[in-house]
Amino acid sequence: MRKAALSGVMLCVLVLAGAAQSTTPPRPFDAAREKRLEWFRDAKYGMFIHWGLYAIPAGEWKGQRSLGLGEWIMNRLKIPVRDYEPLAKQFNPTKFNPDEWVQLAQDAGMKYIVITSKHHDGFALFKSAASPYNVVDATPYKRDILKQLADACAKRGMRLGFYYSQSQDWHEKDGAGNTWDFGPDQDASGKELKNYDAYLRGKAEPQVRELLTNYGPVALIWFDTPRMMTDLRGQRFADIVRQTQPNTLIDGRLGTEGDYRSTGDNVIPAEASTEAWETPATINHTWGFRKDDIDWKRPGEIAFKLVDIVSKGGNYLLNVGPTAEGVIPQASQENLRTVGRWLKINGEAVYGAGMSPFGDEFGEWTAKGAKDVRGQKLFLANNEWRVTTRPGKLYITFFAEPRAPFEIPAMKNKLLRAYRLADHAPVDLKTENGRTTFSLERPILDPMATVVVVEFEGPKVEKQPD
Ligand code: JFZ
Repeated sequence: MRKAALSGVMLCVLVLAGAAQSTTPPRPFDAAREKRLEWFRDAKYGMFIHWGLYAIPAGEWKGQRSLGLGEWIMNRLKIPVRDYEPLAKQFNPTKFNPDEWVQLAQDAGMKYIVITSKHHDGFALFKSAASPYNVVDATPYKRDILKQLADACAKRGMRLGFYYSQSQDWHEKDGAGNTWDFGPDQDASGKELKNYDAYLRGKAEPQVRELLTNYGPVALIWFDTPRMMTDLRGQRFADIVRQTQPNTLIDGRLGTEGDYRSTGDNVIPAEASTEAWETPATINHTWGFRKDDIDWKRPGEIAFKLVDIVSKGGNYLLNVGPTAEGVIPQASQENLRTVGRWLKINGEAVYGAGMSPFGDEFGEWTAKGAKDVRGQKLFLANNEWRVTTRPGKLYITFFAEPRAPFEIPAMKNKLLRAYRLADHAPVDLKTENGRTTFSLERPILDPMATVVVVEFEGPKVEKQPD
């Protein structure tokens, strides 16, 4: 008891900035949107790929190390366009093999891929008539990266989406974000100081149209950092998507209403939500490749975050940052494949699974209303087990040896039987005074995570009134 309690306490001190209670009222039901979201709500787990010129300096510029995100090096070190643009002349990813990338995603158990078609630095990984600053026209490589990846995905039935930085473009004088070459975007009153619409109409909108016209079916467009994105400007992008590919999803960072909510980076909400949502996450501490960042998330962490997110109704979009040669770091591959092997056996508890009908297992808000550094209420998380569902079934995933006996949360439904998902070994249920418990054989079957399935009468859990 003490050890578990201790570990519980230790786990509970996590400060979850931005994970506060979601106060946003659920949006009105939209049948067309729900239709578009069906595959997304089933998929749960995707591969994010941040790749571009920033993989060449990989966190260091002319011997000077830049802190923070690798893909932000041009901004962090205020590198002028005249010095950064020539990186394109060095971009020649001879080891890029799209089939291997898609194979890795499949081995990892990921059901969709989202790649950076153009990030904040303005460089496009696809042939574009709207700007010569692209992989075909500006590099010795001269081949369209997105075309090759789209073909590999189509061949293997992998859904492909494109990240597109619609607002920030540090290469363009009228784009947002390059204050070191082109001055501030706005003055103190918010008045815009650049011809932002000229950039939007001259580059961003045409390029989004190209992405939705030249690469086959596009699963989603992942817009980002919506600076100066008025509803009108956001709607222009939404119209391009809806007119060219009506089934294409729009994420939550367009600046106007998307099809689902995007949390902050690496932010996992403390509680469940029926609205579709997605957590974009790094596998170390950067999106773009940095040669000095080898603090990789371990398979157990990844498995927990995935099941935690699914038990709260969300999707997990986990990133890899390939090197300039086009190689996904070995450690990323190994950790993703380890989780993929677990999903091969336990995927029933994840893909298409419903969120927890309970919630107490997530943890609790600090009673005394303690606040975190941002003045947000503190949530004391409990990471020992999570619940996901399918009609007539609870999937209880244990990330630590469960306290024996483990008590199943109260529910009206009659409990029929229980077994371990991995090998269907029966698990005995004991019911006394209306409480049902079970004990798991020790040591636990899979220390990374072990799933127990509890079958109950009826499709949905009927909760006991509190
Ligand atoms: C943005 C990018 O700046 C970054 O390079 C990466 O592409 C990431 C996926 O998205 O970074 C953000 C955007 C929004 C938040 C945090 C980081 N946010 O809302 O907390």
